[in-house]
Amino acid sequence: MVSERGAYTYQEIMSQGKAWEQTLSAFDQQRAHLAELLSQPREAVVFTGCGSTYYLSLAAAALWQSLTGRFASGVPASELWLFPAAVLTAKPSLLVAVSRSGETSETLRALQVFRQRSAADILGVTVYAESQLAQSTPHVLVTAGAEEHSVAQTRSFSSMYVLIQAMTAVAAGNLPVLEHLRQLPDCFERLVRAYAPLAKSLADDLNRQHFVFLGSGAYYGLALEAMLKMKEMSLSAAEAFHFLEYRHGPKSLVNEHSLVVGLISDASRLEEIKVLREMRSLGARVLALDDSRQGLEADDAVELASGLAYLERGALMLPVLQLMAYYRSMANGLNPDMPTNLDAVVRLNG
Ligand code: F1P
Repeated sequence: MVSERGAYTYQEIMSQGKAWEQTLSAFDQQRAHLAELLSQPREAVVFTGCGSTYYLSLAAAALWQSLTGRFASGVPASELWLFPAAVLTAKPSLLVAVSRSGETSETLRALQVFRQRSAADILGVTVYAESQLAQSTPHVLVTAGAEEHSVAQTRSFSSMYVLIQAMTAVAAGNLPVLEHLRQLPDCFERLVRAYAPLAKSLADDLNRQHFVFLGSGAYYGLALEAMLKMKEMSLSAAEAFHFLEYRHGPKSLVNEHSLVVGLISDASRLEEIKVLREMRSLGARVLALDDSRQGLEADDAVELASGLAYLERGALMLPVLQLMAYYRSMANGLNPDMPTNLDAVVRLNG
C-alpha cells in the first residue's frame, strides 16, 4: 500500500505519547531482569550508537552522570569500533549500545571490539526484540509501540530516551524520577495540541533557511537530534551547538534568514537567554523551548508546562521540533517518509 506523502512520519510523531506510556509499562516488566545489573556501582559507563542514536548516547551519558554522580560518556559506534583506545577508559564497567534497528553494522562491530577488550557488562537498548543487537547482548531493554516505517527516527528516538531515563533513575536509586516520567504522555498530548500550529507556521516561513539548535548539558544531544531531523526530512541547512559555544565563531553565519532554536535548561537559563537576545540582535528569529515562558526573550516560545525537573522533561523538547521538520519537508515538496540519500539501516559490506 503506497502511503500518502509524509503519512508515516506524521503518525509516528503524533503517537509518541502513547509509545512513551507503553514503553514505561514495558520497562516495569523488564526491570526485574536488570535489578542486579543496575544495582552494581559503575565507575565508567559508555553509551554508543550511530546518527540519532549517537546523539541519544550523548544525552544519555549526561543524564547518567548527572543522576548517578559516576563518569559516563557517549561515543559514536564507529569510533569505538575503529579507535577503541581513544574512547574506552582502562576499566569500562558497562557498555550501553543504543540502536533503533539493532542491525547497524558499526554498532555490532563496536560490540565485538568491546568484548575483545573488556569483560564488562553490555546492555542493548533497541526497538526490535528480534534484532541482532537484542539477540546478542546478555541484557537488553526494548521499547514498546515505537516501531517505525519512516527512515528518520522520531517516536523510536524519544521512546528509547524515555527508556534510558527510567533505567538511569533505577540505577541512581531515584525512584521519584521514575514516577515523574509517567506524566510525560499527558504532557505530550497537551503540548502537540497547543503548539502544532506554531511548528507549521515556523516551517512555512520560507524566509528562514538556516536553522540553529542550541542545547547544553543533557540537552545538547537533543539539540543535535533536532538538527538532524531538520536536515534529514527537509534538506535544510541545520547546525547544533552547546549554547554558549555558539558565540565562539559559528554565530558568524547568523542573519535575517536564520531561525535559532534554544532548548533552555534550568542551571544556565539566564546565560542562555543572553545568547538568544544576541542572536535576535543579529537578525535571527528566535524560538525558545522551556517549562515556563517567564522571562524568555524570544519571538516565539514553547511552554512545556510539565512541572517536571530539567533531567525528567527532556523528551518534551522534541515533538514540536520534529513537527517543524516535517512541515518544512512538506513545504519543500519532499516526502519526509523517504529522506533523500538515506536508508533506515546502514549495513556495511566486508
Ligand atoms: C542509526 C542511523 C539513524 C539514522 C538513519 C540511519 O540507526 O544512523 O540514526 O537516522 O536512520 O541509521 P540505528 O542503529 O539506531 O538503527
